[in-house]
Amino acid sequence: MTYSFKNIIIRKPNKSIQNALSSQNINPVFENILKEHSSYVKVMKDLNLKVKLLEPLEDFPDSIFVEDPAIIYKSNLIILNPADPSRNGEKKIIRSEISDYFENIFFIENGFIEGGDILNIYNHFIIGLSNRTNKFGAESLKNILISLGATVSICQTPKNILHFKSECSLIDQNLILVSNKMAQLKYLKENYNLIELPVGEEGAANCLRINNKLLLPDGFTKAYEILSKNFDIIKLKVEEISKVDAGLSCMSLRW
Ligand code: CIR
Repeated sequence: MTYSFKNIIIRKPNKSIQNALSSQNINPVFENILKEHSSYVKVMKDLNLKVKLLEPLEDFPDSIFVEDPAIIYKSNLIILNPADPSRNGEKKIIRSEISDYFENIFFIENGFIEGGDILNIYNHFIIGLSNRTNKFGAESLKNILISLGATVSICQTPKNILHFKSECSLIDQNLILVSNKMAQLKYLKENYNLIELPVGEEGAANCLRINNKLLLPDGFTKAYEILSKNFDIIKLKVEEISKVDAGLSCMSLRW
């Protein structure tokens, strides 16, 4: 199942995260990031996931967001091609760190694509075009995934959303949690059951279903009210992490 996981790759925070990319131009405080990050790691351990902790990379301010330079599908590792010049070098390093866990490794030959724009639903992938993922990158990944037996749809991420998954997450079989903007996407409406969060609760749409638990960003009372009826929820603080446009999914690679 897409959200049944045994292993997780997480990178320890780097001090240079205070210079990470931020659409709001906010510099996060390293100590606060550390606290949020260590709760994240603890939850993953408590869920019995085998945690592989990578060393911090000071030369790459956004490198704790390991979801962006790679994706995992079955026993395959696909090294992506991050669009922002400050992040592109992450792909080479993560490749050397994690290749051994996988049977096959693939590379994006053309264009740019980041993992935050890739939503995996069983053997299907939705790739969102965004400021970080262009048509060439999406097509390049599509070809690889099709050769591995998957199906792929390419969609447009709504404006002013960093990544496709910044505001949507698969939370159950065929069920996607979406922000109000993502709920307007025809492709999602026509193919999936959607739970739409109220305006103002967009930050909760990047959550993480892991086995029988739903990890939800803390502080979104309406989202909690809607979801707690049907899900066993673990709340995690993302206040500091969200200052650099990040959430729960981007801090790990899971399989
Ligand atoms: C960036 O702009 O690349 C980082 N500050 C945030 C990356 C978030 N990644 C994700 O949602 N997959």
